[in-house]
Amino acid sequence: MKAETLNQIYGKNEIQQAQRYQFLSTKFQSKFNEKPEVYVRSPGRVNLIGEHIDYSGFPVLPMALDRDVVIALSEIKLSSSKSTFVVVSNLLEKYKDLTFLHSSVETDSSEAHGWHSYFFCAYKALIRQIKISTPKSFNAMIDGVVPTGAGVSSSAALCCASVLAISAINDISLSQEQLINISIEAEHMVGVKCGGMDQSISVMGQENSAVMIHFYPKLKGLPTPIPSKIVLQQLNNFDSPVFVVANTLKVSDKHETAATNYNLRVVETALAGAILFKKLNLVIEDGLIQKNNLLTLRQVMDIVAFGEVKNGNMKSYDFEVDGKECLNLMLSIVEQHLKSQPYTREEVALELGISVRDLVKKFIDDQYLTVKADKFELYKRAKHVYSETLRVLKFDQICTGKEVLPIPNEILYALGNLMNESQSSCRDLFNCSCDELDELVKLNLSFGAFGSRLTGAGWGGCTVSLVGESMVDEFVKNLKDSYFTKEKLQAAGMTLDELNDVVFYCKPGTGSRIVNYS
Ligand code: NG1
Ligand code: MG
Repeated sequence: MKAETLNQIYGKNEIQQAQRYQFLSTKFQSKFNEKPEVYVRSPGRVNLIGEHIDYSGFPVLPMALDRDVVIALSEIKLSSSKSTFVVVSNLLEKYKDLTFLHSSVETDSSEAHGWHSYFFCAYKALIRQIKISTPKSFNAMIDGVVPTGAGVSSSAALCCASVLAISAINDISLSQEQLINISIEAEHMVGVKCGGMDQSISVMGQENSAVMIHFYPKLKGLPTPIPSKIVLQQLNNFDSPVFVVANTLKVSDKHETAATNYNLRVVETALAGAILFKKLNLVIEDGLIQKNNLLTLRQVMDIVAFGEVKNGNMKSYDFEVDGKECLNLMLSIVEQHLKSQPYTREEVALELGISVRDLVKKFIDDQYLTVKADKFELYKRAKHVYSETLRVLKFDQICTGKEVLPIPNEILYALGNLMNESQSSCRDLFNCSCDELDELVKLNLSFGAFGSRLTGAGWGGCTVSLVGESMVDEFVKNLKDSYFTKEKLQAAGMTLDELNDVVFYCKPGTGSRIVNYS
């Protein structure tokens, strides 16, 4: 990756960012007695639509934020007899320094969480995938301005920035795909069996555009420009869209709840795929299964679609062209073949024709994944996944003008509706909303948002709302006056000064970069 200037990365915000980099450089020098040699950065994200479908292999539609994690680094020159070591410091004093020996990383099996483990696991994942022949000792200092615990993926921003930092100081050049995959493995090591949305958008973010991220059969990011004022006016839409993030202030600790929330959903969607595969008597086409032998709901759909083409029921199968038709077909298959009540372990094992022991071994006990559940909601989860993917495709097609609406001046209503449907599906089928999210979504809509939904994993964190530019200031003011009272902020350990981290407009920003700044 070639280094880019502040202007190339931050555009109009160059001057403000230069002050921030200068501050980091000064702090770095006073702590480590030398200037940083390398800077890297990686942003947080907001997902516009497509929740909890990345790990089923379906595309999602996030945008990178202009808020990022910056890491400054410099090599520590040692006499060759000394062991290689790393010191990582954070501008925020509440985060204590992390120091470790290169040799300790390979043998480490600790399970600590918090920002330390993100950097440490980034190191661990990197050296697991890429051999560093002569690892360097280095000092690093982190400046993160992505709100934490808020559903805008400060964790992926930190993981991606850390992997990029460690590789850059060791003169290793990573491709975008390597950077993404190593960062995903780092998050898995921290204990969440996430899909790849957050790391992919953090790396592939684009200025002025959301990015449709496809994971299967190959990772790729295609820009989905948010319709501009000019395009909209040509179609008689007299307002343009702004996306506003608002934090419920309910922190969802994914690690603490992984076994009953996030990781359980990963298992439920995999089980739904396995049962559909079995019930439909499908056979695996050559080369379809890539890494492991678990089928995703996407792979099941592809096998069904190829079969339909072979049997002459469908003319062709190309996800981007025939995706909608196939997703509708899968929705009817779900209705027909999965029962709407939850399945017990015994019932799942019976459906799959395996023992409960093998079920646990194959689907539940994973190196990085623990799940606590005796009941599995397969119908609801599968229905969410296929219908949410349909919404992603529609949203993208409206934005890119591939779908022409019957009433062309209702683009913002149409996009907003898709977001509202996504929220209902997350709440009722995927059960990943919560009271605070439901309340805030309601408020957002009452203040005039065209659509509003949770963003990210849910169970707390943020909402994203589509608001008309003409009324966005009033919208934000209303929210600040109603939801974000002084008392509520205080209870969350925040002050009024932090309000702009709690409600803000999103500007799409650039992805991970090595920064040319000295
Ligand atoms: P959060 O918890 O918002 O970072 C998670 C996953 C994503 C995706 C979304 C739900 C991580 C790092 N990311 O996001 O892969 O599955 O939930 O769409 O865990
Ligand atoms: Mg996260």
